[in-house]
Amino acid sequence: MEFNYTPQQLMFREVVRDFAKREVEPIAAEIDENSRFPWETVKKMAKMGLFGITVSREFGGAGCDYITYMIAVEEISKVCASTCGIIAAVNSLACWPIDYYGTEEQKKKYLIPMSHGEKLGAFGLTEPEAGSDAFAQRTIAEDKGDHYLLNGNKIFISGGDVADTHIIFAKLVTRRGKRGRMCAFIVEKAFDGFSVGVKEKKMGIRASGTAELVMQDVKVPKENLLGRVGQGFEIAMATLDGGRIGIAAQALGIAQGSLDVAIKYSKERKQFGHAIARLQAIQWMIADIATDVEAARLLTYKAAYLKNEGKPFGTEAAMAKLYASEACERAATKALQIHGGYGYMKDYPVERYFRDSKITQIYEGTSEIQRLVIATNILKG
Ligand code: COS
Repeated sequence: MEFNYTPQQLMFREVVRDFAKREVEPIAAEIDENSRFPWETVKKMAKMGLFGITVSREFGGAGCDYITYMIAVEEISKVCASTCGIIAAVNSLACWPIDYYGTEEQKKKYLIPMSHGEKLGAFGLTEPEAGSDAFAQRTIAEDKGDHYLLNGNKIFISGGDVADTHIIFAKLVTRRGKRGRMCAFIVEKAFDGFSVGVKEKKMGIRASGTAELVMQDVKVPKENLLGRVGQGFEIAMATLDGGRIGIAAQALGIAQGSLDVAIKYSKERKQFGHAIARLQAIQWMIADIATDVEAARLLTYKAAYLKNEGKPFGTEAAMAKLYASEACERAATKALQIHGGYGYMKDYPVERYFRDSKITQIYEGTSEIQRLVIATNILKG
């Protein structure tokens, strides 16, 4: 058993950690407060190759392994979960499905600009009636001979307001008029009939946009079908399997960030004549957070390792996301408690970590869905 990062992974971690400290942390509170999408950081992250981390160099990516990708997510999330969400959505939910299921032409046209960070991507699966029940899609696609015609709307789409390239899931209407097989399509924001609807006002990850996508008679060229007709559900599930490791790493980053600020504050804050870090009540909370963080890290990197090795990893990804997101919420809650009244104020980042932590238990499959996936996989084995 090996628990070491490679020298390259360690070097990469130093570079991203330094970048996060210098460029991301100083504006994290401001972009959260104003719900402002940090375009300036997107440009800098693009230069660093953070948008196509696991994509091969041939298609504009950095050609790194999945563990390296998770290191980037963890390090950026430690200081700003919103900024981390931007790279996680593009890498896991937009680049990966095109990289894995796309044709050579689709990769050249859509993957290269996304990997370069010149264009952003989003994943349009969720609908008002299709949340956890992802198969209950109401968006429909009609085969019109030389193109598909898409109608429907998607909600809660991460990065939906800023993305140029959308992976859209829809059910193909069959000849007999039945809503049939689910398909995935690559849809450009510039296509006629495609528009961004409501932009959500959120409790956390406020600097990364979450929006509704509206499709009214959107003509999608035949060559923009991703994978085969009827392969849409598989593409959605396989994409989410990988995406869930990314959310586990995001949760891990928020939890580590919460631990870091809790340690710092507990050494500075004096009550009863000495630093509160000397109080056992505080020490126990710090010990609990640190243990949770370590367990979350092991599960997250194990899932990433399995994915990298090309081994089955769906169960481990669900376990990593379940544990890391629950640990993240516990960590942020305890870290805020350690800060006392100051933790409830916006003057300290722990208030933001507390708000940001919650989404990790919800998106890319709720904790309840992760339990369902884990139990189903274990029981069928
Ligand atoms: N990878 C590839 N294929 C998969 C898969 C996976 N991880 N999981 C399921 N499939 C395939 C199955 O093999 C099955 O194929 P066949 O019909 O050919 O046998 C098909 O998909 C249906 O699978 P299943 O019966 O398990 O699907 P269910 O409808 O029971 O639901 C859950 C599966 C609930 C797990 C799924 O709907 C889900 O993950 N929901 C949460 C969605 C989500 O995360 N939403 C967040 C949106 S993104 S922010």
